[in-house]
Amino acid sequence: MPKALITGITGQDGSYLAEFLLARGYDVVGMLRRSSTVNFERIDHIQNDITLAPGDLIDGASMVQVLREHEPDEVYNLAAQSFVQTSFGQAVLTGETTALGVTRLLDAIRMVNPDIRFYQASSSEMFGKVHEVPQKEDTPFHPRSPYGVAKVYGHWITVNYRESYDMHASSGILFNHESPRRGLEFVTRKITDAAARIKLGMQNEVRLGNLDAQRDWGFAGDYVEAMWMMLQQEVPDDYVICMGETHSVREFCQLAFGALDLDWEKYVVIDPAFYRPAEVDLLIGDRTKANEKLGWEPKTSFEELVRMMVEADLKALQG
Ligand code: NAP
Ligand code: G4F
Repeated sequence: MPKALITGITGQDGSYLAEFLLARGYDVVGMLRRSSTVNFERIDHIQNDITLAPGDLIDGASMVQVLREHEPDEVYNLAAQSFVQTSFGQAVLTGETTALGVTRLLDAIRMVNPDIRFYQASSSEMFGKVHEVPQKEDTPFHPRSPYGVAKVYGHWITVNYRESYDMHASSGILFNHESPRRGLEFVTRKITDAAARIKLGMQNEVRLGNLDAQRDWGFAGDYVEAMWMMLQQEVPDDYVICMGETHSVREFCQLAFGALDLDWEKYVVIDPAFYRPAEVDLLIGDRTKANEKLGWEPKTSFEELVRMMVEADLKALQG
């Protein structure tokens, strides 16, 4: 039975990837950082099928310990301070986890077993102020946030360890992917949750920032398959994973509120508190390489994704 270690197992992607690997017969170990309250909302339903191991990206020795004890064949590094807005206020912390954390984990792998296959969660946020449209693997990076800068570091240190030490280390440059398990601070889930609350009379408005921002949004459940596919290749490499279409935040509002027969313009209030010091205006990816080399294709359309999220929020709130 192959064994996989997932960092960030309590996050959106960690939970979907764990389900995906369990279904393929993997023994799944999830690295968990210490917190004063239990944070298993997304993995409650699979808790008995996985093993949890204490560790933190800030602490290299803890990861050496996890690797020694559990001896995984594959490591998926999904842990990060992943919220762009927070990275402006906590730039150093973001660098410690999202950037240097990758090096600590790669070093731990080198020390314990350099044959372990490694996946790094790179991000379309690295393209930032985009140098070409659509963005592909060789599009230059121009990050626009401390988070984006940290992800560029994590990306290049992965490439560097692959080239320096012949490690099977791959990066997935994933464009925004969402789901009913998305954190409530991200714009899509903030909108679908608010729309459901407004429909049920629990809330009167939702305050948002830049409605003109455009993102290439897909379904997280589809994207975790691409992570696994990358580690099954004979040769490690980097791949853009995306839908190849872009939509504005405004359009997301229209669809989400529309799914509940609500006019979004009556409820959305612009609040400059949600503007960012520097913005990523437009993201749209080109997944040709992933399609040709991995055979990966998304299964869920943007419209299906929005509806899925709205319906899940409505159902959860109705109890
Ligand atoms: P998420 O829901 O925010 O999950 C982040 C995970 O990282 C959580 O499990 C969190 O643990 C863990 N974590 C944070 N700091 C840690 C630390 N110091 N040590 C150990 N674990 C730590 O993020 P996601 O949406 O699933 O994204 C997964 C990865 O893909 C992230 O690296 C993200 O930056 C990257 N990414 C995401 C997208 C996207 O659209 N979702 C796109 C491109 C790249 P707690 O539960 O304890 O907070
Ligand atoms: O949902 P967001 O916070 O996601 P963002 O910044 O694109 O980052 C996400 O995707 C990245 C991949 O490109 C990941 F690497 C990263 O970890 C994360 O998962 O914001 C999307 C857009 C932004 O342009 C933002 O300015 O929505 C705009 N926006 C407008 N009003 C808002 C709001 N974003 C948030 N979070 N909250 C608002 O009220």
